[in-house]
Amino acid sequence: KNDDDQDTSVVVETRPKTKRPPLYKVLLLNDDYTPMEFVVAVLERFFGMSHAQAFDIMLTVHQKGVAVVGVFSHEIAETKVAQVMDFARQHQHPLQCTMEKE
Ligand code: NFA
Repeated sequence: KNDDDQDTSVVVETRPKTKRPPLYKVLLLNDDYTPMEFVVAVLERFFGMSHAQAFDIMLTVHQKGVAVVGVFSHEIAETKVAQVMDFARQHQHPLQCTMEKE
């Protein structure tokens, strides 16, 4: 017997899903008290910037209120924020560093 009319076929489109981890922006915030040279030192020490690069970003934060200083995985971003906050507290500066999902 031929029961071909009982067959069903469903084509399901699939794509190999290569899930990238979400990225997080690390932000530095301006304040009225943290010395400019300290901010430059932070950007050199924790974000691997040259002195010129660090000075530019520091000025951007000073003038605009906030700037992205790097984009990292969640774990690395958390570490950077903690390092900057610890260093600022150790030197009794009110410098603030935060992270947000990109
Ligand atoms: N606004 C600070 C000052 O005039 C400098 C500063 C820049 C602080 C960037 C925080 C971030 N001393």
